[in-house]
Amino acid sequence: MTIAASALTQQWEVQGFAAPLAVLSEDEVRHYREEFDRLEAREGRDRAEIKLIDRHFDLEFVWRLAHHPRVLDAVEAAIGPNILLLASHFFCKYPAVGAEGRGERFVAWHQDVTYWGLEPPLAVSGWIAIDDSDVENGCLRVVRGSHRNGLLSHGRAEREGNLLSVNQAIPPELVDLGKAVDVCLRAGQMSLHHGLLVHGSNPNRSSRRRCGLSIRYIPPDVRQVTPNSLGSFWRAVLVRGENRSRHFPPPALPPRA
Ligand SMILES: O=C(O)CCC(=O)C(=O)O
Repeated sequence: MTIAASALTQQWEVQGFAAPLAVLSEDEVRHYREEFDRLEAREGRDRAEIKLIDRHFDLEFVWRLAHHPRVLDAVEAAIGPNILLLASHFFCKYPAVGAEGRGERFVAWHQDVTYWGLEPPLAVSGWIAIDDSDVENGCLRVVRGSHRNGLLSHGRAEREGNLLSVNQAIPPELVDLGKAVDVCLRAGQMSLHHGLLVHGSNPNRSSRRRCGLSIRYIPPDVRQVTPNSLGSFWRAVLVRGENRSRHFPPPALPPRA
């Protein structure tokens, strides 16, 4: 990790995010990017953009990323030693313009836990850069310290192209743009963000792909009290420490070597 665990914990508590965290070696970056390239070629760009959800259940490379010791060390510094893997989700933004341009796709300002049905509404996301992610290609943007303002009301985005599941968006008057920060990451680095942190991202105005894998974790005392925005219940997996609360039945997992 580029940040010591104690500094990470402090940054997490005060700012609601921590970055950049070096989690993958150069060899791993190459390997995981090749794996994603193959997945994208198999499933097509329409799915690769935003529909690759919870593929840790069937794809070994996603499973490995979600269990990567450096990823879990960072998550532990944020939420403690007992960690459940809640979900995983690729966010792959393609260039907005050009021969294969897909238009101005963006992620509206939102808080993750709003539609997740969790009680307490606590989660952490590790966003691992599969490609370099910068201002030009629409890196993640966060509003510093906004996780301390509780749950904000969400409306619907008026602009076309919001990649979020139910087109949710926090109204502009509730977003303190003066505290917005671009989270630029090199491939293989990760950022962590709190489930209550206001965040989003701009369209990809470069000629480069911007792919990241967002992996969601919770501590075991969090339970799910209502279905999430996709109308389903999470299948949480213990990835470190112990789960004394047992709020989530252990999901069936494919056999692994
Ligand atoms: O990748 C993005 O642009 C947005 C990601 C996001 O909203 C998340 O990981 O919670």
